[in-house]
Amino acid sequence: MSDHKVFLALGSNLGNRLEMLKRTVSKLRALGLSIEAKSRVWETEPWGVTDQPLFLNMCVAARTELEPVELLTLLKSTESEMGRTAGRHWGPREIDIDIIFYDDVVFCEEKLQIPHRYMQERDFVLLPLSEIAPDMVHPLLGKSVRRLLEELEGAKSGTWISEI
Ligand code: PH2
Ligand code: MG
Ligand code: MG
Repeated sequence: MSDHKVFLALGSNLGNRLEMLKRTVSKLRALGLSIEAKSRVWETEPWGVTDQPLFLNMCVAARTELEPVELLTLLKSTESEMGRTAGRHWGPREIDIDIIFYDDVVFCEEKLQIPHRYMQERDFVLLPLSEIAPDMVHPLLGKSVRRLLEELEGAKSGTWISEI
């Protein structure tokens, strides 16, 4: 079976946010993802729905043999095991784990879009991602992560707070 390189974005704004991120990374390892790089942890303003607590966000690079939809299923069940329950769209959550890139695959189905549909608009993704994959090129936009971050209006508003 072949091995795929994926980039995941993690976010938490409920409970002990740092602990949520740490436990999630450990859980993903235990479930068989090989974590190759971790960004720092950034505290970021809520994006999209702004009347909610500040988030902690980070990105990880990992290797997996799972296909995109299998990976999504694993990430969703991990979110549930971490105590996430269904809530408001873009609202507060204990943990969110999103697939940003999967090799240079373009995947477009209703329940999953790769690259992540909004990544180029989100400083909370591009800031940490630029620490571990600045030269990765978005397969549809043809621009590097570094360039997407530079072009994002009002970006770099996060504060680096920790390493885990
Ligand atoms: N996640 C969202 C909506 N808004 N804002 C920040 N800063 N960080 C997030 O992880 C986040 C968000 C929906 O997934
Ligand atoms: Mg998300
Ligand atoms: Mg999600």
